[in-house]
This record gives sequence, structure tokens and C-alpha cells, in this order.
Amino acid sequence: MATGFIYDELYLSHNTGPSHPERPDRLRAVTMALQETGLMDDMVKYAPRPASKEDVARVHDERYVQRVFELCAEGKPWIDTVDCPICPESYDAALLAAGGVMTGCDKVLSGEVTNAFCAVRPPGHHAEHDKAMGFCLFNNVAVAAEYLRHEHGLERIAIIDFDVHHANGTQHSFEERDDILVISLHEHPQFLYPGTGYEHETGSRAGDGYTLNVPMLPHSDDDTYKQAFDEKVLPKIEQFKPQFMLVSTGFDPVREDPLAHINLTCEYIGTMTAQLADTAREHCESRMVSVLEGGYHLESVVGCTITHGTALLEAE
Ligand code: SP5
Ligand code: ZN
Repeated sequence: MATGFIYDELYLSHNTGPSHPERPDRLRAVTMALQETGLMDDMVKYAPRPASKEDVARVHDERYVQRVFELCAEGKPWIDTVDCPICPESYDAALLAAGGVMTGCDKVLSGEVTNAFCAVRPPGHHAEHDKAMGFCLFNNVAVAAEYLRHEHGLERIAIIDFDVHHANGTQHSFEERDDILVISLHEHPQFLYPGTGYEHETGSRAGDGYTLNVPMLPHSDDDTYKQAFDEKVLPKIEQFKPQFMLVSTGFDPVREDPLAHINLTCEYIGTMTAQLADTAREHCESRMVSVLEGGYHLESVVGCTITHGTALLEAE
């Protein structure tokens, strides 16, 4: 079957200023990479629909949603932290980012495509219940997981996050629940923002054992990641038997990335993607939606888009 690609030019209008690493050129790099290699021709393009306030409020405090709306409309320069710059268009872009992942899920569940790649911004995995963090406004993947639970009636969803930063917002959304498994592989919290995601954070109450953090030491490389993937990540997914896989895809664990200290190659990003796609084939008829989170070295974003997109297209 096929791979869906979800993207909209509105994502470029979230203007973070001239010197911010999370900038529109990141998505231009993604689309250029897919176009120039011809991978785009093999993908099915979909326009994202915006998430509604109600969709977002399954994850976020509605007063926070309102606050994002108002601060953007008022032309405020940032929300909650200077790390999270906003502009008047940011609210609509953020709703379209969360909705884009929902669109990807719809297309995969309808069987139109096997899997999908959502090239969205702003990213989402740091966004908390009632505050913006780490360049993120709404937690795109978390909103989509709740959508799959409530609107599609799925009972077991696995979220795998290989962005180099801990998926704090995603973890906190679901850490007391056993229906949504959250796995985050990231640079060790002692060395990198946001400073959470220790191995001992494993979930609580009904969610005990349904959060897996895999902290990686600085200078970890393809080999150390492969070992962690084979020994920890894949067995955990296999034990859970998900009906759907959401992947928070960060291109920032690569060696060239300016924000972290992990030394993956772009080739290995493709290998991880292929392993996840294999697991999805085994457990959930290949149903998998990948969502862009970070990745700040533009040439590496190009390289990783090619390996990631190729692996998605090669999935059965
Ligand atoms: C999506 C993603 O990859 N986000 C990465 C966010 C990295 N942020 C680093 C910020 C470091 C400085 N933080 C100061 C916080 C003051 N409130
Ligand atoms: Zn990141």
C-alpha cells in the first residue's frame, strides 16, 4: 500500500524570529528532500484539518487553550517562556498541527494508506496540560492518541518518541493510564533539557509499567541505540500489543544537531523507522503515524527525511 504525507503552508507562518532553531526552514528542508528525491511522488498528499478546541481540550486545560488564542491574537512575543515564541498565526498553526496528526490517523484507519508522515510545526511533545514548553504549544501526538481512543474507540495505543529530548508532556498526559503506552528514548536528563525522563519514571497507579524511559548517555551512537532498541524498546511494544502506533519523530539525535550530544547517523534514523514499521506490521496491520518533533541541523533534516520517508514507503 502507500504512505500518506500531511503538510500545509500554514505551518510556515508560525514565526519564531530570526535566531530561533525551531524555524520554518525546517519544514522547507523536509518538503525539498521529498521532492528532489522523488519520494514525494510515491506518497499520497493530504491537507490537514484543524483540531477543534474540544479535541485539544482532551489533553490541555481549556483555559490554557484560550490563553494561547488570546496571547497570539494580542501579538505577544512569547508564551510561558521565551523558548516559546508566538505570532498572530501561531494559534491556527498549532491547531492545524494537532489536527494534521488526526488527519493522518483517519487516513491510516480508513485503509487509504498504510502509514503516514505528518510534517507539522510547532512541535508538540514538551507541551504540558496547562503550559507551553520547549518550542511546543499543543501536544500533537497526545491530542491524536485521545482522538483515537474517543472517536475511533481504540483500546491500546503505543507512542514511541525518539526525539533527543524527553517527551515530558506526552508522559505526563498518560502516566496514570494503561491504555496508552509511552516510550521515550532521549539524551540523559542530567545532560539535556528538560531534565526529566529518568529510568525510574515508569508510570503510576493503573499506569504503572506503561511508561518507559530510556535515557542515553552523551555521545551514544548507532550501536548503543540499536542495543537499547532491541533490548528495551521493541520488547516493550511487543508485550503491549498496540492497535496503533504513533511515533514522535525527532531528527535531533543526529551527530550534527546543535542542541544535543547524541551521535546518530541519518541512516540509523531510517533503521529505527524500519524496525518500528516491522513491529507495526506484526501487531497492528502496519498502522503507524509519524509526527515531526525536533531536528535543527537543516542538512541533517534533509538526510533524515530521506531515510525516514524511504523506510515508511518500504513498509508493507
Ligand atoms: C521539540 C524540541 O526538540 N524541543 C527542544 C527544546 C529545547 N529547549 C532548550 C531550552 C534551553 C533553555 N531553557 C531555558 C528555560 C527557561 N524557562
Ligand atoms: Zn527535541
